[in-house]
Amino acid sequence: MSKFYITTPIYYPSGNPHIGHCYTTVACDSIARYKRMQGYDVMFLTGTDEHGQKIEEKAKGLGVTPKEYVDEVVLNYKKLWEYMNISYDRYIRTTDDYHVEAVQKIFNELYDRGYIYKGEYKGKYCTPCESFWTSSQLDENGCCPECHREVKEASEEAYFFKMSPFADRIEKLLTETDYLRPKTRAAELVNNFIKPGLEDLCVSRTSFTWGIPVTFDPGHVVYVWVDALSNYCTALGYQNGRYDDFDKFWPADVHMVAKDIMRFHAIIWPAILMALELPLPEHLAVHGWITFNGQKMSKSLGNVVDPFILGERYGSDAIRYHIMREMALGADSSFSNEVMINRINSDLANGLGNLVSRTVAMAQKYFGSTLIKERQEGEFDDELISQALALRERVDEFVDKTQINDALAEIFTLVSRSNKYIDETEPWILAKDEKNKARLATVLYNLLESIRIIATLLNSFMPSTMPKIFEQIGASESDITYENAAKWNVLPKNVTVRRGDIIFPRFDVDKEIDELNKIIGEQKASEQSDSGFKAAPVADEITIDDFAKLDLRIAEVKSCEKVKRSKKLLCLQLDDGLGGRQVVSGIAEWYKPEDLVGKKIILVANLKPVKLCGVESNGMICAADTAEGGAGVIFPDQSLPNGTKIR
Ligand code: ME8
Repeated sequence: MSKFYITTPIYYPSGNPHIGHCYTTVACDSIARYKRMQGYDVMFLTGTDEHGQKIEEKAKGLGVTPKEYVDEVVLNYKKLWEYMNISYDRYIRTTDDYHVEAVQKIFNELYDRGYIYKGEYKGKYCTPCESFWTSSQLDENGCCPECHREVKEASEEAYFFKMSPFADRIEKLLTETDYLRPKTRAAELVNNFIKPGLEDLCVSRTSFTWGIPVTFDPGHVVYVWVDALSNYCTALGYQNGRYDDFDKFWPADVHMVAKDIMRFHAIIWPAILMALELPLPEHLAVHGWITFNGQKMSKSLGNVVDPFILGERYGSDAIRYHIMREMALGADSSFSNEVMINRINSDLANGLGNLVSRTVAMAQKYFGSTLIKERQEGEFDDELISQALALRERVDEFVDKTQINDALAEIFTLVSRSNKYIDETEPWILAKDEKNKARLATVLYNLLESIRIIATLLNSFMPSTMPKIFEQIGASESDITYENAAKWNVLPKNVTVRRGDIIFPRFDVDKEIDELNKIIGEQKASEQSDSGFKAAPVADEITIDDFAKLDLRIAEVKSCEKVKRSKKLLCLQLDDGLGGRQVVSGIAEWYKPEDLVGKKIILVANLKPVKLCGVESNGMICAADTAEGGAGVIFPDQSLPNGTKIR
């Protein structure tokens, strides 16, 4: 039996997973199920990437240890995968002992082979963000790309991985093989990273401790990406005794990721494997982001993106179908509740659901549920049958090319064709005359056969609902195999249908949008009150004299505009009661300029002026950290006069 190994990224356990995370996992799950149906011995891996500074900080903010924090959040992911019917074969956590041990061995082996050396990390350091940046990462003013403050030259001892020996092989991998999908993305990788000369990669850190220690230099922890990427091998037992599947399943057949982490999988991962002299994965499938209003999906954007809530209302299969159908490999897909509901109505309720319910209802009405064995072929049969018999091969091809949306579109052309066949053959007219009984039975049988093929091929994509269709059309286990999906006359001639519940209900779009908006409002309110938010520990004590050093005042936003070439900064003109001043604030991701004009805010009036993105800022406006890592501006009483001091 041939093997098939497919992986999702391992996710950062950073709060609640959303619809964006679901996409990769659902797409991989569908491929894994399809391959199992084809008879492959499948290994489907997913998991969580649990080390790194961000997690350390998040846990600290919540007053728990990093391990306590990840243990809790991982449960959210596992719960969601169960809910979405994800059939993973293995779940790796990078905090698992066997993985830690294996990563240490991998690091040592790369060191022993001469690919890792100790050096000095020199770079531009941003003190508030505690981050090093390379010159090319800085913003257009040479400032920190995150907070736009000035950076300074700094250096720190670190280990480096030599990338240059692999540049030629990686370029060939990207441009001459079928590794990268879609291949059109190869040019940007080659031009941006390989042609300018592959820089050696800094693979250890000393600025935090929540990571895998380097065994021979314990002040260093292994860079989180070396730790994370290795999971694809360690989960099979590479360099550890926990599993024994490496020889069988490696190399991976498909790594699927979104574009944000393409470079790590297209350049760094192959380089590590080349250094370890391991075979390279067959394919890297890169999809776009699920976006909302052009921005990467996040919970704070005011759309219901909580897969549990959407699944509760529409069913997990409807969500699976919608996100897979919307996303073309390589392109972004914009998420909207309205588009989703319309698609559920058109494709699932009116298309597939209607086809099944009409066919089963007619078989019940005209034959008391069991068809007669007599047959009479007629016009339109051949066209339907040949289209149905050709379907499996086309779906196979799209699944092999990881073009899931095309595979689904292809299956739904047979749904439309079958509905058209009903209109063409007009069974209700045939039913009027007893001598048409054989023809009527043939028409209904053809429809049931077509539905059998559709549902067999859809079963990997919508695994909760298809069994209900099999039940209704009277298909048994042996009828719904992969082999039979390219055969006709599989159901018994005198098949018995069983009418059941409506499989995909129709939704009233306006009513649903109203309901969802209500849910968004309630969610926001409850997030503020609880949702696991824990206040950060109180900072070091200060005296009243220390506090008196702060000059806080009421000021009013007179005008506001985005800082050019910056996604994060807004430039505000304030009336501070002292003649006015300009302040730059990093809140553009959460506030539009027009949201702020006319509002009173709290100004830190005696903060030393700085230039952010080349624009002078005289002071700061006060904002609170939100649970999602955003900022919430503090709006004081509008009646307070500008310039009033706050004590
Ligand atoms: O990057 N649209 O983890 P991560 C589509 N730990 N896909 C999305 C998405 C969106 N809006 N948001 C997330 C990491 N994803 C690393 C990976 S792998 C060795 C280490 C999906 O939690 C998509 O697959 O940030 C993306 O690549 C992945 O989540 C990133 O997840």
